[in-house]
Amino acid sequence: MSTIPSSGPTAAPAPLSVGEPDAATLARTAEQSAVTALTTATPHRLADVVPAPQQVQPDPTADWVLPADAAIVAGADPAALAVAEQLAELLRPATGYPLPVTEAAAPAHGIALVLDRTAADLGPEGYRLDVTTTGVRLTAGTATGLFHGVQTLRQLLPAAIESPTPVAAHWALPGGTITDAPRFPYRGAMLDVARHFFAVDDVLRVIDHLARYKLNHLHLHLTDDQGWRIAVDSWPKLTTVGGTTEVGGGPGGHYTTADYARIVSYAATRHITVVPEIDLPGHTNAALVAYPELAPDKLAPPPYTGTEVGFSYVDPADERTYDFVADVLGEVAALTPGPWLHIGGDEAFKVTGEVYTGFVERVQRIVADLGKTVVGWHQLAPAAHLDGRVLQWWGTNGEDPTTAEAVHRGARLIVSPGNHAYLDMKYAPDTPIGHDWAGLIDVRKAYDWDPGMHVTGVPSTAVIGVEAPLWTESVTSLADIEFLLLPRLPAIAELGWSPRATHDWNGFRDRLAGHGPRWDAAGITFHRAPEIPWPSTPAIPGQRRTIPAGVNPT
Ligand code: TNX
Repeated sequence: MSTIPSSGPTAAPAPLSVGEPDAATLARTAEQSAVTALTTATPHRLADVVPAPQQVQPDPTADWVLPADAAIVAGADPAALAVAEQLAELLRPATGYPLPVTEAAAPAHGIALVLDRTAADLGPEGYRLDVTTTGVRLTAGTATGLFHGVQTLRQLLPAAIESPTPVAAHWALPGGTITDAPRFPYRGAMLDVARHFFAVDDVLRVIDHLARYKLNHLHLHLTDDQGWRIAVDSWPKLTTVGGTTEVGGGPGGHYTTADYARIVSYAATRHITVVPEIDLPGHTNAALVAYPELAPDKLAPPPYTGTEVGFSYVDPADERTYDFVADVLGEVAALTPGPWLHIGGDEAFKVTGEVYTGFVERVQRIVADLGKTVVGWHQLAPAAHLDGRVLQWWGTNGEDPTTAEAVHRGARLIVSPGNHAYLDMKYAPDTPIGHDWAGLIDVRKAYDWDPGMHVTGVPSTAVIGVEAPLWTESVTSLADIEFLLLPRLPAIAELGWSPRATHDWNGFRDRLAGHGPRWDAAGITFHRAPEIPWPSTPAIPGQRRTIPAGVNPT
């Protein structure tokens, strides 16, 4: 080999002997082998979806590759066009393809979204996804069904589809048909924005995480001892005074009505309903700091930035308290398009017996008079029944005769078992944030229970669904939120969506593993739970994991 020695840093690159590739060729080869690595990867299996679909019929002869000139066709219905545009926005960054959205009747070669309002068999949230050698056809009776189908389609593409920048890849989809609909109508997560305040953008990002896994409710815990987070025009000091604190002494914050409207409408475009919670009669220290007239002794307590519970309450014996409740719930109801108003009711340790049930009964009535459906923690159970009321059960032992009895009087249930669904519980003893009062919750613990059978004496027909609450006493950043949410949120989502017959830990674990590279590609923090066989190869060749600030992922 004859080469001319280089003579220092400014020298031209040494010419290579004949037969040896130059730098450009090397780069091209590297790029091609990266592409080849992706192109030779077989498409995902059609069943590799979380939550597991109701019915999957693979057709290995019908795999399809998204071409660069594909269009997304959605007919003329604006609701279908809106979902088609969302799909295009999901696929454009990684593919770099233009993916125009059109109203044409049928695509020559592409993705068709068919909103067939007569397709009643698919239900209000179901969809059918057909992948054939000529393209994709997604059918639903509602825009919500189409939106859920889009989430499935997204998961069937290679993980690199989550990249925010173009990746050279072969965008293959596995052939066959998925027919899908949820087991429960209510599938949710709760974010406590009271213990620590989170900016609107953080909440929007949490909404995106819910949408990926077909959750359809975001419960916002808006008020607590440490802070009041929603503006109420008729009681302005709730936020100007009560909103300025949080656990640990930070600045707190609150949502203006415009902020809240932004959250609600962003959620709506992701087919998610916001459930606002005003926690009463306890968990009200921040309100009492702002308005001492509501306190039983009419004295302002000091602002609270610790993490104890159960010490504060609004005065149930004063009519002014009910004016306050009616004003607050009235304004929140007016800002909230969804049907629910959550009135808390938990841990009011100093309001007991008939005083407690009397208070709850009056507040339940206020909610009903506002045209909303009342939801409350299961401590509401002993109060009189009111049509439609929903209890959110957060116990750790399914033997709960008081709740079962309330169900027999007509209450429906959302199940959030503290020892399975509480996302603020630690994964393991060394988890850097979170609690352990309800036990440790690893991914298997989050997955291995049945919402339909959990509370003794409560028939599955009384269970409207499942919710995973995230309390934030120890949670201070978006990275912390994501670390506790993922990968447990998909486990809870699967319990809410998938037919019980698909329940299988080994299968779930393997399907879930494929989401690690997706979250990495999208820059989402998650806990690399040791019981999940995360793939060692990244979705995007050469991509390195980002280590988030605030948490120490294992
Ligand atoms: C209990 S669960 C609470 C919350 C705490 C949580 C901490 C429930 C209805 N109340 O006030 O934040 O434990 O895990």
